[in-house]
Amino acid sequence: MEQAKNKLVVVTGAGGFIGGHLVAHLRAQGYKKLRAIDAKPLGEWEQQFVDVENLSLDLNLKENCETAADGAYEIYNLAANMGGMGFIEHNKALCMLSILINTHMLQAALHHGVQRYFYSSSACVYNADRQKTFEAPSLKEEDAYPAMAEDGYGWEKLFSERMCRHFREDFGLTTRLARFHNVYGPHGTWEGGREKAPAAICRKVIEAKASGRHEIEIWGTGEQTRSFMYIDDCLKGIDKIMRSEIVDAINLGSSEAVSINQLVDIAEEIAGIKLKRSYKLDAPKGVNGRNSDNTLIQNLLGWEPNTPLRVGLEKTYRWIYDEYSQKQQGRAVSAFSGAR
Ligand code: GDC
Repeated sequence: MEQAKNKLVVVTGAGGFIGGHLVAHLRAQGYKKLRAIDAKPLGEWEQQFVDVENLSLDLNLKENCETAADGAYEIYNLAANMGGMGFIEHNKALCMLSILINTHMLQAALHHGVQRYFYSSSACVYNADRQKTFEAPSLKEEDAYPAMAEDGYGWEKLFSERMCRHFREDFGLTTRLARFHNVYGPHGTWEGGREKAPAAICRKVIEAKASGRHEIEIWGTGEQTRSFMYIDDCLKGIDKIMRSEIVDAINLGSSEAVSINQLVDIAEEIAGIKLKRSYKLDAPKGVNGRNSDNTLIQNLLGWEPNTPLRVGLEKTYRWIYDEYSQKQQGRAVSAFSGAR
């Protein structure tokens, strides 16, 4: 690790939520040569740092992956087309196409002699048959097989995991794989269609409070269960897994399962409000229940993500509240100047 701090380390997907936090985290740890890459134009990144080499490149294209990996000592590949249920249910082809990013990045990593390669997989790789109950089934790593992953997004992740494994076995590339379970926190998408449940629920509560219409629409019956991992735990886990000798895909998620109704309870409590709930039963729901079984990560690393949902959600709520308020102020100013 100390060695890596003075060598070129590349983060892809750096304009997004987790990638942006990862660049900030590596900087704070004393990494001196960082290259941050994202398909989004530079002005649209969630976080950006002047002492980092920032590149706007579409990593679907092989030649751009070659540029990305040139001179790199380590790569964290977080670039992908992704989002919450509302996005992945309606964009299966786009999600599957992220296979191009990981495939070209692996080839480029090998070509440029990269020492270590991190791939962010997802809880969406797990077999759907094991996630039919609402009692939050705890998913162990072996539950990905026999394979019946989330249509589109999950299959791409599972295939990419295997691609990493075969590059390691056949070509000797050192790869590390973590299966993220629904990550949330400040700088996560909170509007526009790609937001996941924690941010979406916070936004809806904030909107209800601001408008005085004390109502909230929840997708599904609200009985669906999930565990949500706060971003700080995700960063800690990436570090630990990257530095470990764990070669197979491992869960990186919280084991604090809640129903979506309980998630709404917590957001309401933070906001100091009670809302009338309505349930949109034909909205995208995904699996009925999902939790992270952390036996393996506890055994191998003696640690698991442990930020209580109440604590992480409060920080997320405050951040979304500020973003929402700024946006409303911007709207008010432009309406005022338009009226003159
Ligand atoms: O979007 P998500 O957080 O993704 O949804 C969790 C549950 O919350 C779903 O059952 C959804 O129907 C419900 N829900 C209720 N209201 C709302 O307003 C809302 N917005 C959203 N988005 N959901 C609502 C995710 C993937 C990610 C990633 C993680 C890995 O699936 O979308 O890309 O891979 O899984 O764990 P979720 O947890 O189904």
